[in-house]
Amino acid sequence: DVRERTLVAIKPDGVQRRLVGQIIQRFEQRGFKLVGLKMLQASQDVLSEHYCNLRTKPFYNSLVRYMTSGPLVVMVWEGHNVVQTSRTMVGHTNPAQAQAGTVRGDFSIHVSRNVIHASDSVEGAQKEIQLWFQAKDLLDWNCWDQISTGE
Ligand code: DAT
Ligand code: MG
Repeated sequence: DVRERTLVAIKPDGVQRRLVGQIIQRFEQRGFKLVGLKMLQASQDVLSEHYCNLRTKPFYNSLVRYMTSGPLVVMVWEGHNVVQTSRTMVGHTNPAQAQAGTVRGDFSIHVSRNVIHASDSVEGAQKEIQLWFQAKDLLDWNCWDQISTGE
């Protein structure tokens, strides 16, 4: 499905470390289409929903503290198999196990500062996109190479 979408978020450490441009470049270069983008300071409410399956984990409170410590850049990317391919591009949750060439493998060393989030399933992506974006803020645009100029 070429309309498949996923949610990618650059975490506060990624913003602080000026990695926003390089991360966006990787997704553009791979061939995915950016359909939503915003910078925001996340609320505890949205994060507790976003990480609802981790509420019982010992690291949950420090995870929320980290994720609310500064601005995030939250994006929706679209394209064939984007959910799975994004996970591959992001790399293993623990940067120590993330391959070189992945975002985490290239830019991070510790699981609690792993730079980036990407949805882990198509259903999860749909939930996360609804949580972080209003439908009107997702743009369904066409590439210029598919449009005739009429000239
Ligand atoms: P992912 O972000 O790869 O989808 P996840 O959904 O299991 O991984 O966990 C969400 C985030 O929680 C993860 O990016 C970093 C943090 N986290 C996960 N496991 C952790 C651990 N053992 N110690 C500290 N933070 C952890
Ligand atoms: Mg996850």
